[in-house]
Amino acid sequence: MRLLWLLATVVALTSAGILKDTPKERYDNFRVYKLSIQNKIQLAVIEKIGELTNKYNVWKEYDERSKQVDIMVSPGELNHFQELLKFNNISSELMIENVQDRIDEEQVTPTADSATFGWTKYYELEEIEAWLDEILNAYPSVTEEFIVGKSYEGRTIRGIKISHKAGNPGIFIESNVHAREWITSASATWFINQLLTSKDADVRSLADNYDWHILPVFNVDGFEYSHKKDRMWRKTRQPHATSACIGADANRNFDSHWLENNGASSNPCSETFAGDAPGSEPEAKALVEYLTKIQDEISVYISFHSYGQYLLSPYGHTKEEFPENYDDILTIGKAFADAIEALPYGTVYQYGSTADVLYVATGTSVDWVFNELGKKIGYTIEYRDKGRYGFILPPVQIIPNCEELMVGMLALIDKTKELGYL
Ligand code: 0X9
Ligand code: ZN
Repeated sequence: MRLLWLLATVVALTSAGILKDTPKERYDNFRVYKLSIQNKIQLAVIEKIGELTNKYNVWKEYDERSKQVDIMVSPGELNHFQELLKFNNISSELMIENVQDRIDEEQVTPTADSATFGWTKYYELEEIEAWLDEILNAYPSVTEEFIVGKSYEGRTIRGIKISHKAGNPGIFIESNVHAREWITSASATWFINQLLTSKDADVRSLADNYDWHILPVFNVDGFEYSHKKDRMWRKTRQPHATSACIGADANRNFDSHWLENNGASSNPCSETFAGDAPGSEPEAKALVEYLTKIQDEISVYISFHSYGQYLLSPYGHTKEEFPENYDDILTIGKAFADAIEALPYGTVYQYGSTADVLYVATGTSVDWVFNELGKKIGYTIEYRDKGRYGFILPPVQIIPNCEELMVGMLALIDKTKELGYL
């Protein structure tokens, strides 16, 4: 009887939309700290608390170059966290005092020109897709939709191919695999628009002489969730059979050194959960199948991420070894970074292999394309900033970030061609 009553209540609540429309996650008084780590004990302590996902959220994992970790702390945990830092002699810098304030500031109030798609605010999936449809309609002779497949929740993963002539070498751009990294899809759509509308001679040549395969939002379910429910969501949205934690890190789910060398986690609650098996996430599986199908059409693969200002290259799985063309990879990386730094913003990008410059990451898409498809040029761009705003990069920085992308990309492609890869 009691069970029946419970069932009836659940059904009633669900149909009334109460369970369905759970409120948005709030981050009032959540803080983000940049920690400086000096030894293994300190690192072990921070890695341990990073697993307590109801109290902490790692924004940026520890890397051996900067020796820093960015971590978000819930208000209820703050006293304990501060004691822990003191006890372990860990120095810290407060980067964000109230994450909710940053989230609120990010929601710019619509202005007169906001009826048209611009790059002064962040758009939701539906708006990005509607804009993509407009673009496909407006430029039918040089654009074409491509479909990667379906997400766990059944959304279509859609991209756009821009081709001005037959026989061009192809460049694939994958963006927003990590849901909360909103600057990545904003940059991808801006870049599409530039390829189609810019009158600048260098941009025209980029558009005319290469085929661009651009996937603005790869992790569609996660991206939608980050807009509607939880701004800090990173992973996919597939539930786990034996854990209450949802989703996996799609950028740890590819079949290249999967789950090796501590480059991912086997804990479903971790932000870098590798999934139950390579390709366990429908999104990663679909991209593998799609890229395998069109592999002969692409020469360069680029994955958009934020944040930290890095241009990362293979390998992700080890820093004991480097690809045989690593000198070329670095030369191209330097061209990218120099071009960006030369802009008036003076933004500095670091470049080098993921495992060397950042940390060991296994099962990433770029490494899969490099190692398994045998493509010689693949990069991950980690956009602005260094942690002042982190994932919540203010909308006024979208266009400056995109300007950096364009000069960086021009230099990157130029150098890649000069070295004979295109
Ligand atoms: O850890 C990641 O997946 C990326 N950093 S992020 O903060 N955006 O999560 C870096 C991955 C880069 N590595 C390779 N593609 N090898
Ligand atoms: Zn990322």
